[in-house]
Amino acid sequence: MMQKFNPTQLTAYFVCGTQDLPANKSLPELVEEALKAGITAYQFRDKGPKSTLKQSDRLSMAEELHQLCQKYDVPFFIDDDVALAKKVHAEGIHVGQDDEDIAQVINEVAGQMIVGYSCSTMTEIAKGDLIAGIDYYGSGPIFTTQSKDDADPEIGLTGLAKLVKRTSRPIVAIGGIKVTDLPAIAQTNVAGAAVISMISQSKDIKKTVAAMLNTNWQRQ
Ligand code: TZP
Ligand code: MG
Repeated sequence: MMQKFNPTQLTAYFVCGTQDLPANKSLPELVEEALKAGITAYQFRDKGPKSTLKQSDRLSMAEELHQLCQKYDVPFFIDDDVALAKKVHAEGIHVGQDDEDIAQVINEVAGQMIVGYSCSTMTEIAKGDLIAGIDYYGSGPIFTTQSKDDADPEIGLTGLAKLVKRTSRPIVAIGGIKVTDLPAIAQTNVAGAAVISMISQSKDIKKTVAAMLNTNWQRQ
């Protein structure tokens, strides 16, 4: 299905894989809880030594999570894996600087998916802006994060604000974001926040997601 992208979908963007789970929940349970609370996008990002997902279960897990997202009418993104995204007809694909070449990905998905691209420096944004077909940038880490072992240095709120000013494309901020940071993040005119632990470790997911939804996102 042709996907229509709207930057409001970046308001409360939950990113999560089995490596991010608290002890008492399965990934589908946690994702459904977040969907019920009102997240506006979900990204299946399952990777690294702490992932507990068997390679043979990856497709069925992606299908199950996609179905859950469809039930709540929320776009389902896959991190990095274009083949899997195409197989399950995901609404979107998110690509990092070290993943498959972005121009190649855009070619492969041929306008059928929302395309997100990680850009966290002025140079990356400048290069990205020359490529047609990117819908949004994911920029960060804003702050120190416990959820990504190979995270780049933090760009901070000042770095984030500079990136937003440099591009007309929507940016979603990621990395180390806590509920109390949301107003300051929104002040930079990003379209929203993408979070792992703020939701996966939350003791009250409804309240956490409500804080994201009720933030005064200014948008550029
Ligand atoms: N990319 C940059 S930071 C990060 C990713 C995937 C991890 C974000 O996780 P958290 O728990 O919200 O800091
Ligand atoms: Mg990646």
